[in-house]
Amino acid sequence: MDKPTIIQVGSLAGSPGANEMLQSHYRVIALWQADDRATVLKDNEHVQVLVTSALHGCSAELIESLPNLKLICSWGVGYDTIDLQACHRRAIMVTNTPDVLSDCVADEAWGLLIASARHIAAGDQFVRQGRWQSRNDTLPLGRRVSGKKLGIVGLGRIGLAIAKRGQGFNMEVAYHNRRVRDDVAYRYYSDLVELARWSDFLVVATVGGSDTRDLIDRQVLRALGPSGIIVNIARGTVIEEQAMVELLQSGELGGAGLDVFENEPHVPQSLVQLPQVVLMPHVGSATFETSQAMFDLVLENLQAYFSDKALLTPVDTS
Ligand code: 8YV
Repeated sequence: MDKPTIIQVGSLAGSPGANEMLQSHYRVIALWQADDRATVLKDNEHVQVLVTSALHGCSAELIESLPNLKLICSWGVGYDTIDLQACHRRAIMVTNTPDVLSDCVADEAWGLLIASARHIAAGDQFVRQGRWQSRNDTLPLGRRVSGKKLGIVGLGRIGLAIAKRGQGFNMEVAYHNRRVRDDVAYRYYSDLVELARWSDFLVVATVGGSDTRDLIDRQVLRALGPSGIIVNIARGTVIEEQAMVELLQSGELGGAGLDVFENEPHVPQSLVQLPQVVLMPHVGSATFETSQAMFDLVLENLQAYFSDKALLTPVDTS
């Protein structure tokens, strides 16, 4: 039997063996390798399924060029790079990879939090550069983590996993969310500025996209204050990046642990120069175990579609 055809927007090399595995099950049109994308798309107008990732996304233009498209399977939980309105208009189904990555993303958030508070990256440099041996040089004092106040912006699956870890550090946890949750005992703040004022650490775990753009603005960051630390494992667009840089520079904001940036992979030089920030290249889910689990979900959703079964992890596009 002929293999079903799928269009793949970008490489899934972040998950070892994924590209090869897709090719073994499907006839893959690798769009990112096409010299003449327009011709490739024209020749494959009949294709019903497209595979992408949180990074590569899927634009309205690409959706429009595939008149028979029925399903977009994305590797990643965030779908801010997929034009959901265009999907809704054409009743195109979308799947993502929730749950399987929550623990690893929460682990990374905690890594960034502790690294920022305790100067782990700076301390590593301090030792490597032989500065420990110099009697005139010391690493600046850090900030205590255990027992402090943890504010979480976005108490979804990842936010909950971050909160749970906070309890292990004897922290008081509070959150801001689109709506109050009735299944948790954490304190709810409807006002982000108030949450930031209360928090020692503010961790951003909300969805990206236009609804949350600049949600963490200058006022929120100022309320977090000179001893406060912001951690972002969500999307760079959620924080007003320029305001964050300025407040870090002036000392009005204490520190930052950042996995995501407004204009990736560009990281402002002004941020790179700051010693009180820890930077990571958008790798929250990037472990062997989780990238594999994410890819397994992509494959299972594809298999479900091609055998007329219900999709495992559909995204609500309404
Ligand atoms: C990254 C993500 O794609 O799932 C998402 O939405 O942003 C992450 O999984 C991943 O960390 C890249 O390795």
